[in-house]
Amino acid sequence: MDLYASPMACSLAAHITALEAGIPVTMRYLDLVSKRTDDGGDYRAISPNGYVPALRLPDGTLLDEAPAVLQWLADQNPASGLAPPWSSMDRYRLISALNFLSTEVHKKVFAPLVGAHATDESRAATRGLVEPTLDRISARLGERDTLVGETFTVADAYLVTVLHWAVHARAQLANWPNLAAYLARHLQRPAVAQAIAEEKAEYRRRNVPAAQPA
Ligand SMILES: N[C@@H](CCC(=O)N[C@@H](CS)C(=O)NCC(=O)O)C(=O)O
Repeated sequence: MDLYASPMACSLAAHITALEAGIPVTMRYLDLVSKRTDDGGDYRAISPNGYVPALRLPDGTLLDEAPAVLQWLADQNPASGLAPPWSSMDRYRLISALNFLSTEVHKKVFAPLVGAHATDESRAATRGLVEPTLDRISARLGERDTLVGETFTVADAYLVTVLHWAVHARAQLANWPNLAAYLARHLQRPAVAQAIAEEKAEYRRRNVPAAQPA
């Protein structure tokens, strides 16, 4: 299975999830601006939306949109607990958390701030949204160890990714002690540590400019 990704972008959450679930995926990194894959191919011919993550499933289907990719991976290994069972209330809490992170946090705040197409203008327009957004995430998490239920789920894989961007955008996470403690705790998970180590190495190897992790 191929996972189309960019180092330290939102596809990191899918990378973490695949490792957590024990699902072998081949990481296919690409340049988010030129849309070129490493073999020089046109990524838009693979995934017309042109963004990551996208997963090439064993039957050839191409699945994109982070909430769908994350839940598909989680559902391949239900025993992993990465997504609560369908029709449980926690499943709907998970979908709520994923949509919140994807729309209200990722696309609205961090894409214009640290994304591949960020500009001075977009950064200036969104910098002021970081603190109120971290306030909202902090309130949503409370003093719990995980965003949904009692164990690590794909929502946590996504939130770890988002908090990395926040640190990259120079937010002082110490001002949100529950978020700082949450990130430090989850960085100890072997799958999280492995995915981040691999992607940081890939990020450095490609010499991606500092303002392009998302
Ligand atoms: N709606 C998509 C958005 C994904 C997205 O914005 N991915 C970023 C990386 S974090 C990207 O590929 N940006 C490049 C682009 O949009 O051209 C999802 O939730 O998966």
